[in-house]
Amino acid sequence: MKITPIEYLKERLEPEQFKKIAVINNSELHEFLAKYIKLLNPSKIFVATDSHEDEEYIRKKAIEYGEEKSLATPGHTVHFDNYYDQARDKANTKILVPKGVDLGSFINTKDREEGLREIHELMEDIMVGKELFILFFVLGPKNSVFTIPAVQLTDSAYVAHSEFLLYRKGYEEFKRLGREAKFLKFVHSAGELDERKRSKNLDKRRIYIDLESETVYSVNTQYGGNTIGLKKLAFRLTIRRAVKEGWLSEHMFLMRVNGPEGRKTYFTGAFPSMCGKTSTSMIPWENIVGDDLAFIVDMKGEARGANVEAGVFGIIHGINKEDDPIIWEVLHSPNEIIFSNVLIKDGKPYWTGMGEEIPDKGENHSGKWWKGKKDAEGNEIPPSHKNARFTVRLDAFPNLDKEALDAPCGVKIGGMIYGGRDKDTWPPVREAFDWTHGVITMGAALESETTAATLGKEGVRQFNPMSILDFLSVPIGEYIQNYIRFGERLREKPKIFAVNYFLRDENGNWLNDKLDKAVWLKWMELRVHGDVDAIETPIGYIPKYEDLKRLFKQVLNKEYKREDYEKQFMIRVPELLAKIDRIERIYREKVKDTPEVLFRVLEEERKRLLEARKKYEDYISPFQFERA
Ligand code: SPV
Ligand code: MN
Repeated sequence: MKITPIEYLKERLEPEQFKKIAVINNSELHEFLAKYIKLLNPSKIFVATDSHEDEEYIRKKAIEYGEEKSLATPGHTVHFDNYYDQARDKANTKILVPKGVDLGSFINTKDREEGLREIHELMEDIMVGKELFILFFVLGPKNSVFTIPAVQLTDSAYVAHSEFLLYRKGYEEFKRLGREAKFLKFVHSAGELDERKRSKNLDKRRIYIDLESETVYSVNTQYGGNTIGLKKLAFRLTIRRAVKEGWLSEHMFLMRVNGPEGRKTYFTGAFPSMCGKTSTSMIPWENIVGDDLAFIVDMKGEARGANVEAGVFGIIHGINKEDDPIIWEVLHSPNEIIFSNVLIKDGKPYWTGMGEEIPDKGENHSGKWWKGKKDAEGNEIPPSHKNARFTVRLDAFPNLDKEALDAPCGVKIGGMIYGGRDKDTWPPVREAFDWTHGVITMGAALESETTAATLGKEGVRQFNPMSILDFLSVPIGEYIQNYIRFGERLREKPKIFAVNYFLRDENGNWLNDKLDKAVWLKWMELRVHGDVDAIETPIGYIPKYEDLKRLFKQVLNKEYKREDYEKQFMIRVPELLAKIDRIERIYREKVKDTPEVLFRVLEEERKRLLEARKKYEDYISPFQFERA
């Protein structure tokens, strides 16, 4: 006689653990758990509720199983990923699609049936001898319009621990919602581990995303971006939900910019990796709500946003006391922090670019490390990996806007910012003429130059619309169409801005200082409320010199020179036209479902630039437009 899922769970789980599952009234959950416990075949099973004891159990297991080690400062631990498991594995991350479904050339897909067969084979009996952790979390604030429940199965106490730092607990939400819970599912196994407790079988590393059942499978990897279900794995699923339901699930920070007389204005910002996303959201004058993922919904005609997460999985490379005083302080206090892939010496973490002397031996992602050590490819191994990270709750940050983080209705979004790494085309800051102009010429046209942090040649521009390309699970055209319609329906549309922190002169010198972004933020805040005028150019509105001069003095106590303004905000017609050509070609040749409006808006911008060139010259001073 076939037994029911709940009967099977009763057989497999210790009574104490079974009780925790039995009180959740959701047969889909029971079925899912029974199916995967049978397949993974763990030797031990732990179900985590929202209690402190259960969380403490996970923390202890991470140490006991050797995935984390305690450091000198209380609460600090270190985790190492395999030397070749230091970043998201783009090649082996695939969206599973049924026959006949075409998501376009930018999305890595695999036949659904084949993919499911392969991943289930890889996962069969993979947890024999291991402990399975069953965890419940929610995306977005609890019991709100944003809330999406999720269940995570993993045999990695490090992954489980990370999720407790990064997400809101969801066990009570599952109990409350019962059969109403429309939840996401994540199944992860680190696979066989080596003597340093790192995933060993990287040749069998796979991350497969099944849209139909809203399940993500991840195997033979530990790096957070490949394993932490609620982060980039869930992101693929929520993008699809958002497009289907008419809201936005974005790769964006959420921050508060403080305006005059205590005014609070909230901004979201999308930037590709290493383009200033974290440093913007953590800038000392303002307040952070989130640094990576945002949900934005239409609430009575207002765009309202919430942080999907409650913690930070941040890049540690280059963080120093001077430029990042807040993060520095957090990393040097007894907070609960997991450092990953940094250098450890005498229980202390070190990383490249920290602005302090780094020991010339210790332990890092390559094992025992000494200065000059080379890897199997003959490359010198730096003290810490460029993608080394820290994982910490947002609660640890003194500049957190806690009220905004917890608000069940989110916060009203005043502005949305797009930014990439661009040496010669976009001015430091500008405002779109309207929603559609911004979505198309700023968001959908976003490009970023490759850095030393990625493989291949430096300085090559890469197309990365809304900085979401790595995570898209719907065709680009459909995604953009949803964006445009979302804004059209709003009664009060956020203003759209584009920034560029990486402009250089003809000799390759930076045109801006690192902290100038503080001024751009204050200017955007004033623009959201119509407090300052702006200059109309062919590519949108740019700041007036007088306003920036005043803001530079106020915010940074800096004299802002007219010549600097003129150089920075010069309209560079040849580069701008070349960019339109590039972007148009990509959408014409590679994106089959591009909405017509995209071509029309690009064409209008091209016309405005050509007219301006005829009237003035190739490189036009902002003062020319001001006089016009
Ligand atoms: C990013 O690369 O955009 C990150 C880190 O936020 S990861 O979790 O790897 O996606
Ligand atoms: Mn990210």
